[in-house]
Amino acid sequence: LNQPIPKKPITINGQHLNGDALNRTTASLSGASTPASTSSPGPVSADFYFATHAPPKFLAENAEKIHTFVDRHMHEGRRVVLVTSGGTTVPLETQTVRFIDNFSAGTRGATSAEYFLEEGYAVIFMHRQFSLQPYSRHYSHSKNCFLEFMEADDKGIHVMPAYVDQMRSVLQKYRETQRAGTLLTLDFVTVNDYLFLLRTAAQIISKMDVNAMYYLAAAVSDFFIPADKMSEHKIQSGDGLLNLSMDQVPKILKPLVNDWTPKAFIVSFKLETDEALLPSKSRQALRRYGHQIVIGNILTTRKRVVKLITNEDETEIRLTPEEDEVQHIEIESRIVPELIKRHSEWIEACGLRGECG
Ligand code: PAZ
Repeated sequence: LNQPIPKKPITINGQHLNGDALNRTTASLSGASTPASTSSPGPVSADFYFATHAPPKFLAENAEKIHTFVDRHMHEGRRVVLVTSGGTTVPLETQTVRFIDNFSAGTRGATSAEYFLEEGYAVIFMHRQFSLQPYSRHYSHSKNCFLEFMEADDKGIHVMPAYVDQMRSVLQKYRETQRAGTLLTLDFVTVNDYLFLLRTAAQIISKMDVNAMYYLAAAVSDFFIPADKMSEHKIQSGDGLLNLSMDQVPKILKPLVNDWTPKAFIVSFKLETDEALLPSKSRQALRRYGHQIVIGNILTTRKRVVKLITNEDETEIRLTPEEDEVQHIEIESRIVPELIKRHSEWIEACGLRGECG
């Protein structure tokens, strides 16, 4: 890895990229060369991945938190949902200067977590570090920064009158969640953090025999650079271009469903940009992994249309233009109650079959 590297054109997945295209991709690269990776033809197995990659430092600490949280809420009779949210990164160097990222700000996950909390669920919110979070999402990030809602006068700093009612309502829910201790937030950055954390959480929750729901809304990288093929140090730039070759991330829904947490109610999301592909890709995921629900969504319409797909049926949830643009209804306020209804039916049915946790 530390050998001088021959200069090569910058290509990602076989696509030649000029400077402009590079800026448009989420790869944070400069003209540089990186060690060529000999890609395997398909994804490696999850077992192989976990055997050949180091767990993140915070894993044991998070495992303890998950155990304590689930144990408490199970004894208090609450249902548990694990929500994943935001995008994972793919580092290009071990001492990471550059990484590949994706668009997800974590809106779906953070918004849904709030609705689950309102419905009495205990929520493990597994999110990308610094992405949107339940409650604070209303006042964070570039749009609606909290300072926009404040004013100062001789007496101090106040919330502007126009925003008091909305902020009071958010604040009350936030305080109530804190008081009840029903929200556990755990963060990840890289796809490696995500994979280890999800596996650990699932194995712990599964052992505790709770009929948990998994709501997998995170945008997880499909490609990565394996640890043994990654440059230790910052990739040096030169006159030449960067040729980047990546392996496929293991498909972890299969072991999640079959091995780590076989009794769970699992909802995965499928994002596409081409409408023609969404139904077949969603159905393919259901068939391949054998879980309960796939929610299909298209990048440009994801905030107003989703499709809940099961082996038995297909249900579209769609906001009207009035609901979306005038009433500002959040589609998650329709998705979450529908899933809770199905979670209840599933628990009832598995109770009848004697298969519940
Ligand atoms: O974070 P966000 O609200 O902007 O986007 C949500 C989403 C599109 C990432 C989510 O709804 C989703 O589809 N997640 C799965 C993505 C995938 O197919 O990997």
